[in-house]
Amino acid sequence: MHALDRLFEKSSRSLAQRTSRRSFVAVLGQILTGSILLPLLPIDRVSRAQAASPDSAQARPPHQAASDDPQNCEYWKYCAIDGYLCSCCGGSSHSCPPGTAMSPITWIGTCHNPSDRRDYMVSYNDCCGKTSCGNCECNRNEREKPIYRLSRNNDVNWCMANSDSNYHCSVSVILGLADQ
Ligand code: ABN
Repeated sequence: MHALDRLFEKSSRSLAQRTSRRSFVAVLGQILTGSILLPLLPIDRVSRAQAASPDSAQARPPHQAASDDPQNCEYWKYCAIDGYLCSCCGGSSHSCPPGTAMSPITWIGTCHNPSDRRDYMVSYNDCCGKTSCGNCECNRNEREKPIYRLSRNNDVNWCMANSDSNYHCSVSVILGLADQ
């Protein structure tokens, strides 16, 4: 017999001599009970929840207001936006995510910037060429006009003039000061 076989036989025999069947069953029971109860223990999942929702107020740096956060629907430039925020879809508040094209036609709004207390004309372009992003849906309607004023209404797919009219997300581009 190989030395390895002999070693295993010896250690199994000595284990069998040292443990009774009853204590083996007791230990097995403890292991099974522990593995069932372990997942029920309270675990702090706050950090995981924050990572999953980057646009949440908790993920914001401590001194950043919602009106200063481009991933928050309350960001000042989004006062008349309707769609998914491109800043949550791989782009920024004013640039489309890679692989999408900005719509040449847009709707226009006027938003108040609380930082400098001035009003700005803002263009809301859609980014086109991919299916809906689905992140950070945002619908604000400050000074929006009914649909018969097309250029002042946000509930339109502005990708209609693009070669690929699939809507992906929306950006907000500053055109200039409104009060000049
Ligand atoms: N301009 C955003 C949008 C896209 C599709 C449908 C409604 C609104």
